[in-house]
Amino acid sequence: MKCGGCRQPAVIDVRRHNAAFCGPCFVRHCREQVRRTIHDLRMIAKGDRVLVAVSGGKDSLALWDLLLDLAGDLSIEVDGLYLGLGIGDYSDESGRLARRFADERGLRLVEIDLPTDHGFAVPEGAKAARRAPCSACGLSKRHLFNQAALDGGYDVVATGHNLDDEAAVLLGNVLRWDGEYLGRQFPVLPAGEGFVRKVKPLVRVGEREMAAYCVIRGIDYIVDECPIAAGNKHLAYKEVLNDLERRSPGTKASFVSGFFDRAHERFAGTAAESREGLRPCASCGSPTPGEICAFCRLRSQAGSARAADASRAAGAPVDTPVAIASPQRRDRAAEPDTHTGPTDRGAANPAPDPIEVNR
Ligand code: Q46
Ligand code: ZN
Repeated sequence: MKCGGCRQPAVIDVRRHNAAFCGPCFVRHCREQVRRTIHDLRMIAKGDRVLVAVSGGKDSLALWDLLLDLAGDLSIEVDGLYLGLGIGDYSDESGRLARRFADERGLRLVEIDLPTDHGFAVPEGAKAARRAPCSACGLSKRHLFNQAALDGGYDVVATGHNLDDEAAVLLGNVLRWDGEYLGRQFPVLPAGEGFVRKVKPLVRVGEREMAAYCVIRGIDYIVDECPIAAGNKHLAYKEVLNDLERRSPGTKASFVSGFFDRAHERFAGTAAESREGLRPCASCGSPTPGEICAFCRLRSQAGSARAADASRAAGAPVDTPVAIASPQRRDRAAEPDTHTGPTDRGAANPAPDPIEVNR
């Protein structure tokens, strides 16, 4: 197998493009895919400050690397944001890898740690709120990514959702004909009152390609899946789609691009309606349809559960009101190395959540 660009031995084939590449040509190919996606969908404008949600996984670290490469041409600033989810060893390791990527390149990594800064870890918050863990996790990510970008004066949050992620989410949304989610599923969501722009520059590149990109570029990433992902419906959707892709290369790309080009518009109104009539959360100021936003409710429920546990342990009556502490955000550029970690398949890929408006 020879590289289609330079005729040197190829290291990877991309069947849906009917092409094979050597290492350097493949890196150029990925950069071109991402550059074109950003340009075609007007994801990022000249002079923008971009915050990349990194989780220590291949997609988000590859995205950070790719955006850094484009930063000169696009005249943009690109920093990282790492959210610690408190998922045991998995979070510790993913945090370590995100920090290492930043340190080795002298990059700025903003860090938020859910347990330290907001008083609960994902598994704990999910249990207290009686939500599925990925629901509590996705909700926290959307809220905190947006808030960190607003606090830091960033114009846009970029996440590492790749073609496989988008195809799996789309399949799930179509199977349920969920109009609101379908309306929100688009690689660029414009800024609005209380919301920064959100973009997904990897929507045209596959998961396998991002893994190959990291290997070729020498990027060390966490290989393990989030332990909570086991049994997640999206993994089952990915398996189905992988099978279809094996039989007919290009299926995922045409499924996703066909939706964006020809069907998304039909659902956009449903999603837009959900953004109307929002008001600031009484606790944190984020836009919400109710009085308290979903994240503050989750934080409060987790706080109550923890206080109740403590009371039980101390033998006291369980009747504890909830204090909503003010969050703190740490900036790694200003404050070195005191953090515990979070996750990839995670931080960069929030699963969709029923509730709230959050985009
Ligand atoms: S949502 Fe769920 Fe991920 Fe959060 S709890 Fe793990 S699997 S990290 S993309
Ligand atoms: Zn709030």
